[in-house]
Amino acid sequence: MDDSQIIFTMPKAELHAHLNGSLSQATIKKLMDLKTSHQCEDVFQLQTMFAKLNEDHNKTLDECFQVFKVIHQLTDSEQSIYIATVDVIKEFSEENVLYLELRTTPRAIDGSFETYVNAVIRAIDDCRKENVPILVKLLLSIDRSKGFDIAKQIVDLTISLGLTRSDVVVGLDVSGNMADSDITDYFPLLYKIKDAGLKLTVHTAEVRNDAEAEAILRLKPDRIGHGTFISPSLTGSLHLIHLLKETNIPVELCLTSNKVCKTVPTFKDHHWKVFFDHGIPFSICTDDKGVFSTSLSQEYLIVKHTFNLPLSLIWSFSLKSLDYTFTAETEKAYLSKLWEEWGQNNK
Ligand code: 6MZ
Repeated sequence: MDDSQIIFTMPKAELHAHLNGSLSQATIKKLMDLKTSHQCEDVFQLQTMFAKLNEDHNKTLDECFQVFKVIHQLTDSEQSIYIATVDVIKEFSEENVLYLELRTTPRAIDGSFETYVNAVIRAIDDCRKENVPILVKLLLSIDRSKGFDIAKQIVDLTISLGLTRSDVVVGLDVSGNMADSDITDYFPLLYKIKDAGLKLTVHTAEVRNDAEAEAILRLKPDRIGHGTFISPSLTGSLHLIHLLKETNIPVELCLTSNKVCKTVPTFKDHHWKVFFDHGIPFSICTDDKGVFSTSLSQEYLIVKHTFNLPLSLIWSFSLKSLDYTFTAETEKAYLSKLWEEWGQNNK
């Protein structure tokens, strides 16, 4: 077996996957057909938009946020959200992702955020009933460009589901376009999440804003996403990396996403290397496997080939990422056994 086949079979944990960014072409086609069957008027316009998107793979971060707006038009009903979630779970499972922390930003369906989230949870429950071999947890996301009032409703919903569906809903993610907002406006809400005993991950320093990155690190979320401009290789300063090291917050690293969005120039320049050398805990993730045409296996392969690493180290990264999951210790222990079993036979 070559590296790509071995990494494909290796058990993996995905900790940073946005539902709507993870839709494959097959799912997009299915959802487009659903619109056609419902005789939606906007379907031709959507087809043209998707054809255009597929022509251009090199998007800036701002352009990606435009792509999400288009995709959101396809997942605008209970049925489409359910289909999207089932497909994403099954596709991750097919590449031997045994643990998936999916995140999604609830949008009002018939005026209700709950309807959206219930469709996602129903899909997760049904995959479990069908014995799809993957443990799935859910983070609700707040889109920081959408303002405090919407974020508050999502935080309240997260807290309530964290009580009634603690087997699925484990915490909150803060994402969306950094350019449009001041993160500290949301801090009272983020403290509420922490006080409720739920987990918190925050997109941090995906674009450069040192003051904001410092404020987030001092808030001490359970994980951060990207952390790109914490790297001294990009900022020329050691201040933030020292703070990250001190706080020991694990970082979700998404190599293809950062390269496509041009926040890092090449894979070789990716801050994975700097973080690894500084002993920062990290997990390799996809971010938006659909939008960036990648997979978790592909992301591990990129790390292996770019930095010329042995397979045993790649496997240890995958195993270590279990420590940073937001699931219960008993489930982590169960998953570790599966990883160890594979490791004994393969690495
Ligand atoms: C920041 C991102 C993102 O929530 O509708 N999202 N936020 N940086 C990124 N890097 C590329 N990728 C995705 O999935 C899509 C939403 O996730 C966030 C954005 O808010 C986007 O609208 P959901 O399932």
